Amino acid sequence: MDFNIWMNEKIKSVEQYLIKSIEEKNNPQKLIYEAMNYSLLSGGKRLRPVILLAAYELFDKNLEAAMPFACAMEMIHTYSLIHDDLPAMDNADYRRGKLSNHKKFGEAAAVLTGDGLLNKAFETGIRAAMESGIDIEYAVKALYVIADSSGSEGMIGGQVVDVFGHHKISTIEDLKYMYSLKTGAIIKSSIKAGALLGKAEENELKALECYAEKIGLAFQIQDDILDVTSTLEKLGKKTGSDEANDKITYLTFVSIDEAKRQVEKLTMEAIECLSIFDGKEVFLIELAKYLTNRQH
Ligand code: GRG
Repeated sequence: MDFNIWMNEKIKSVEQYLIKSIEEKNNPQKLIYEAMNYSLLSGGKRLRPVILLAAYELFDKNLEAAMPFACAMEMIHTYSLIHDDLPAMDNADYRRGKLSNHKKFGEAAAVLTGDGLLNKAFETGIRAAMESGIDIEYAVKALYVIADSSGSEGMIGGQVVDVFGHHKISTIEDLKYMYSLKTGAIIKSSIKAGALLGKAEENELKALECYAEKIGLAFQIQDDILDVTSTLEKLGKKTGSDEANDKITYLTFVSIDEAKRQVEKLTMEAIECLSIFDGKEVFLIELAKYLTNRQH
């Protein structure tokens, strides 16, 4: 199957699941459903759910069983974007081509919306662990990896280093550490969770972790490049914000051309990590290339 068809099918089934995830009830707290759906259903590349499904598909074709876990990753990712856009953090007015959540609903609502999506993620995952037919031991292992990677040892930890330890990032290694937590951790856990749900063996998990670490860093460097080279229209958020906010990025340490070379090198290395899969990994290879070449 052609990669674009494969990718569009995955995105479509993720969107269909997300649309059904948050029912808008007519009760006193109805604002929260509207605000959660506003951000959750406002586009986005859906990379984390797609890579979870791609890893799972190496081992099992019953994608329906893995879908709630995949969509839980998107809920966590969306909550992090809502909180990251708040005035106390990045103070961003636009996200995914629309007003950011706090610009639309106000700051208090945006905090609660992010909290609501985080809870929804685990409610969705735990319900699936009970009902989806996936072996409960593997479902719990996957949920553990997801929780760990989005907490203080993962994404939240990385955000803390970024927001509070910014002045201490003096080498490219410091920056890579922050990136491996802030952006890399939930990319890696999406892949690991998909593999665990498919009951991957230890050597298969290791190979996928190796792949995930490389594409996670490549993805973040590409994000730094796009902040300089892209536009609001293409990216759906303001560009040039790293420089405007005096942020240390990969481009603080290397030129754009060198950064592009690094993205290509990491992508090739990521693909090499998958050699044990003997041809079954074709979409993971294409996915790595897609991330490298992405323009938004
Ligand atoms: C607030 C706990 C907390 C964490 C925030 C994700 C994050 C941590 C910050 C976002 C800041 C940022 C721009 C990071 C760079 C990489 C990244 C996560 C980009 C956004 O992800 P995409 O490109 O977005 O997958 P879409 O909208 O396509 O889903």
